[in-house]
Amino acid sequence: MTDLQTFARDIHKGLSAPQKHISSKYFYDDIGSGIFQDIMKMPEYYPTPCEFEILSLQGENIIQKLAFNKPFQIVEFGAGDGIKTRQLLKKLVERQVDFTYVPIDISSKAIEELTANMHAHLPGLKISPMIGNYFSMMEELAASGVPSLLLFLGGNIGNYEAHEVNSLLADFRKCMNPGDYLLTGFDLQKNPATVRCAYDDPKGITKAFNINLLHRINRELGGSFKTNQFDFYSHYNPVNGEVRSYLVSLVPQKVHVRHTDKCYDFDRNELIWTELSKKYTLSEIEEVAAANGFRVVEHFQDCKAYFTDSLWTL
Ligand code: AVJ
Repeated sequence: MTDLQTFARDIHKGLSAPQKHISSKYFYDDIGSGIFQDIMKMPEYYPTPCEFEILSLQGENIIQKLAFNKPFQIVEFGAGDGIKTRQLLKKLVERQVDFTYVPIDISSKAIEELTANMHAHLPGLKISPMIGNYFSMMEELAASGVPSLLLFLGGNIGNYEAHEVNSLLADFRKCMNPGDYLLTGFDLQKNPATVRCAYDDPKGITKAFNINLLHRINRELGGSFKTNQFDFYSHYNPVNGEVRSYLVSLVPQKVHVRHTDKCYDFDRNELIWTELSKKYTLSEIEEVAAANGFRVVEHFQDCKAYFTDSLWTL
């Protein structure tokens, strides 16, 4: 199946379900990745500066925990612009450690920019980028047998429901050998108002990020969404740490998708669920690690304890 066919099938499944939904993985076409760059620059969006701080100030400490005895690779899933990761890589390049950086991202534009940036800032870095979704790359990586540090940063794991977290971690395990490491970014539970503001910004950038899903369906699948007839709603539940985001149909309406020749009816105020962004406690993280056969090496947190990059090993 081509990526377009998979997209068409997933959209059809999601829009014909009793509770309509679109997977947040579809946010990241080239335009959506661009809007996400804008989100990361918003003063309300704390995860980016927090993780930047962790990788800048604690990069040395993270590196010291790695016990590789031959050249290794650092494989980054969902690399994005790589600016945060660069803080960690810089430390290794400065120490003339022998390693290769393997960034993987679904946006070819993001990978091109990242590669150019890395070359400009870290000329000594060995980099072999891959464009595509993580899972098609995993088998290749497993077969290589090169000692690995896997990076899954930015709090992307927050987008996964509990059962999906387990299968994702099982996939990571499959491409790891004993002695390999996984460094995962988890957004931590904190003052609920702080979380709320990060996902419901006053300028409507997060709204544009969500509305782009509808534009994307229009562009790629010949959808007939009138995007001004949808609003955005986001809700944080501090009891379970879940931010859930939605598009809201402002009027009763029908939408046609040419690619699949399907029609979808929306009631007034009907929701399309677009994203889960789960905030964790440290003890939940420990439980998730243990339940999936990982040993926690250390949690590296920013000074406000808003975010953690958690280092695990097999
Ligand atoms: C890229 C998944 C970490 O959940 O915080 C930002 C995406 N969504 N604002 C997050 C996002 C709304 C982001 N992650």
